[in-house]
Amino acid sequence: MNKSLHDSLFMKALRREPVPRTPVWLMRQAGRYLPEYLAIRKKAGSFMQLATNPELACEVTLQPINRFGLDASILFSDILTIPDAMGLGLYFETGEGPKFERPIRSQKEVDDLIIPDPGDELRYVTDAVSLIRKELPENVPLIGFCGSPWTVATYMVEGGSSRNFSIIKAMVFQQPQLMHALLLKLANASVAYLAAQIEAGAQAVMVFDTWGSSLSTSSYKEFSLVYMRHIVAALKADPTTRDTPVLLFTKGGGHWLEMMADTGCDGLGLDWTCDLGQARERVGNRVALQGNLDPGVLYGDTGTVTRECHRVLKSFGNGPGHIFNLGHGIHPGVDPERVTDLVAAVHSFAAIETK
Ligand code: 1CP
Repeated sequence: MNKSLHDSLFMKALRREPVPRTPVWLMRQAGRYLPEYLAIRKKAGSFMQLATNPELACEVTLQPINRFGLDASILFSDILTIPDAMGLGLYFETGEGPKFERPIRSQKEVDDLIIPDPGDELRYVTDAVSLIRKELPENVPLIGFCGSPWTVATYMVEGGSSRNFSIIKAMVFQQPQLMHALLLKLANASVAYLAAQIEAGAQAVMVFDTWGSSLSTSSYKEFSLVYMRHIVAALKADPTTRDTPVLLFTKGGGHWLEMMADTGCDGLGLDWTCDLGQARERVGNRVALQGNLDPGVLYGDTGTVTRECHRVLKSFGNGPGHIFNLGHGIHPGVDPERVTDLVAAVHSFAAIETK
């Protein structure tokens, strides 16, 4: 990694080193709230045609960097690329979110799943990573990512988004061995996929566990956390990926932070239901913390956005190890000007409270 990337605010904060101001990036920073994103998606024809075209994926990845001057970039892709590459037939129906033509329900279906080769079926992702790394300003780190095995499995088993997770919960409680077989395959596929993104040029990786909070504490440990730990341990055991920081994010996982920090990860993403100061007392001497403005604040006016951003920064308090972010992705209806306000508020805070 070159010196300007190594010394970037984001990388320093992830290592819990002092920074002149808190770095900021936003989950779903490239997406439907940006008119320039909608224009490219229209040109591409669909979300998947956009995500599988490295040039276009690169262009949309850079849009929020160019518009807002954010401190980190996230690969434009999706957590469902792995099951798509496994042959489940991912498609999007307008207004309905992701769907799979062939959901996974039986032992035979799990046994038949292949672990995709990131250099083959997922080549479009690593090609996008290399191209984005080449096009990004040289001091802006690129974050690679995947979904947690549990979260990806919810889509594969349910066949799409779900409200009650009834089909996968039936699998958890009727056929736990089958559930584990699927999760282990996904964990191994995720390790290979993240390692390939790191090799192609990502400076950090993040695991998104959006649906871990659908589980009880004991089920979370058994069906989600253990597989995120597997991913972290495998990356930390391999000399080619060992030095790349890993961030874990379980939405709604605020009461599990100690266990998440125990996986050996480098940073934790927090949703807006957690208090950053309390989270820091619990795990902040072990991991960096990323978050956690309520994305709904972006529906407020400039003054509200500024005040709420400063509240989040104050709740973390003085000292290193904070990366400013939202507690979850930006909502599609947000006015991009409020994101400009958010970035300005994070920048101005350093002048108010010297770290
Ligand atoms: O209509 C469109 O243009 C598609 C909307 C969209 C976008 C912009 C989808 C479909 N995926 C993405 C990109 C994406 N997805 C990124 C990269 C861009 C960035 O962050 O700037 C990332 C990191 C994701 C991750 C993702 N996809 C998650 C985990 C994080 C989270 O937001 O909770 C999940 C759960 C998905 C599944 C998915 N893909 C797309 C949608 C609309 C969804 C969510 C569906 C649901 O709520 O169940």
